[in-house]
Amino acid sequence: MKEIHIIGVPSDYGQNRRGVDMGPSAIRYAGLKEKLERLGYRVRDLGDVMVPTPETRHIEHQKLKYLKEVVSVCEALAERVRDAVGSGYTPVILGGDHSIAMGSLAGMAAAKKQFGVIWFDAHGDMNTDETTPSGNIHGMPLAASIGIGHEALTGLFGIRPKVQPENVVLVGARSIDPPEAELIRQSGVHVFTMADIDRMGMDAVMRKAIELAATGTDGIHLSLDLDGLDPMFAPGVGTPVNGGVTYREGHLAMELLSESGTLLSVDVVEVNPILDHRNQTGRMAVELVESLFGKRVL
Ligand code: 6HN
Ligand code: MN
Ligand code: MN
Ligand code: MN
Repeated sequence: MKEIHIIGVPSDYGQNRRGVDMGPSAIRYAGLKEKLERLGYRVRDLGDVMVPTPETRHIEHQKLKYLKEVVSVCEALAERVRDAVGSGYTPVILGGDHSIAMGSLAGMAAAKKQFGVIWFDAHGDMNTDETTPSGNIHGMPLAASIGIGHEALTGLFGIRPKVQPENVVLVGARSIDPPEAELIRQSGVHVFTMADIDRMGMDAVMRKAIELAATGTDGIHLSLDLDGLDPMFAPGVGTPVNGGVTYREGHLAMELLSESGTLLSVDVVEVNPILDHRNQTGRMAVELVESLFGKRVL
């Protein structure tokens, strides 16, 4: 069985609510390592990527807040992911806000010829510095990873694009900014909105998503934004949106991905313990990861 490497990225440079930097601690505290070991895996916690305190920095570009810091955190993460995947390990990357996924995907792109991405999220994360309503880079990582947006982000780690749009699938979308919607339509990434999940069911949506992401690739990276779940089950996130994926649908999605045998790597992002209730969202994150790595009732 593959060995799992846990990598923490305590960064909140990509958004403006402090606290998501404590995500790795909250997820570890909920028992991630022990629970994966109980499933039979060898697990190594590699600790955290070094992230300077935001209060020691300042914003230089209102449309790309903390650009320099985001890029250097992502490049440090990319090296760790490249090394883990290159040596045959499965990285479980703990955010931090979703900007860190640019680092995860950069590392994947360095280690693998082709891979697909399932982007589980309430949001599209397809903004650029020209379309962003907030200037927060956590709204841009998917666009940057397929080569759209500011060159400091698209060219991160010297690889552009990180992933082909036809192998990217958004699941759970329900909050897309209008100019972002236009970019999504032009880009060729696949999208299953909450309305699609309502009509088709999560089973059919995930089977299709896995097929799209896996076809012609070496496997799938799951980028798991906890705000994809309904805030009822994951209240500890900075940008909650009602009408999300339910507890059972979330587990089903993870189980199907697990059964497909295509998972290469995963990042778990946007857990903000300051906004949470007694680590409910940290515990939810660990539960989903358990299903993703094969936990079953019988
Ligand atoms: N996330 N579309 C909004 C923005 O500011 O660009 C929200 C982005 C949320 C990003 O949750 O990872
Ligand atoms: Mn300066
Ligand atoms: Mn996101
Ligand atoms: Mn989101």
